[in-house]
Amino acid sequence: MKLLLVNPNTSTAMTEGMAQSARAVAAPGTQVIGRQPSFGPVSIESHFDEVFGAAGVAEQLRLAQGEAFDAVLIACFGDPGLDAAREVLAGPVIGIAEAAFHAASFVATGFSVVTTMTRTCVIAERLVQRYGFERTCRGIHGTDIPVLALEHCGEDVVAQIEAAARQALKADRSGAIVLGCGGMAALCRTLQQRLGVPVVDGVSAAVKLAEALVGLGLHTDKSGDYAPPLPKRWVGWAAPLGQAPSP
Ligand code: 5HY
Repeated sequence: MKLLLVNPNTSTAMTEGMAQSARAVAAPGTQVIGRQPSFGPVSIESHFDEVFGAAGVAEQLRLAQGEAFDAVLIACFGDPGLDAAREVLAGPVIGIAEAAFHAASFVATGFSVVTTMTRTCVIAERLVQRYGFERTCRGIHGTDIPVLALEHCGEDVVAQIEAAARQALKADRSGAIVLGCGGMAALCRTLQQRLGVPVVDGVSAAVKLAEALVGLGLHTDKSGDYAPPLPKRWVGWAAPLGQAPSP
């Protein structure tokens, strides 16, 4: 099967890093292709950044429409553009936060999220409510590590995330950690070994969930709100995104 991993920020290094993490867990027959928007912020650390991240996801899914991807991963912890993406493509579209919450809920009665900038915690809080994990997500904790500091990060950053995770596990009485940034994917196994509890990276969880859904023959429902966008006139720089690319 063919998976498209869309990084909503425009850091090509982060796209490739996440794609490598995805390939490391993908089944032998799964091809992972990583892409990012042609416009927008190099990292998503605010509501304003996220609006453009979502638009970038919409751009990449429009461009991918003729390429027969079996499923799409949105590789940013705010799951930006998730609903729009589900309108545009037929295959399952999975956000890494949604995937991580589900995976963590299977292995612990309560989990804690450790993320980057504290100001983005509210985005994760809203996703917990949207996805219905109020009872199992016991806390969301920022480290104020900038997203791009996770690219080629050293032991100092890993140790900082580990310390924040230890504090979260104790304060929340949690039994698992969810890594609250796609850029943390490569740190998952190290942190799990150090912490001694399940550590969930949303990129890896989304890959395996996508494989499961495609294996079950499940596609996104098109009978209601996930039907394709209504055709209409678009103007300005986004005009080419108003309709599917010509075959
Ligand atoms: C992410 N931002 O996964 C989020 C992390 C966050 O550019 N990639 C980003 O803190 O929301």
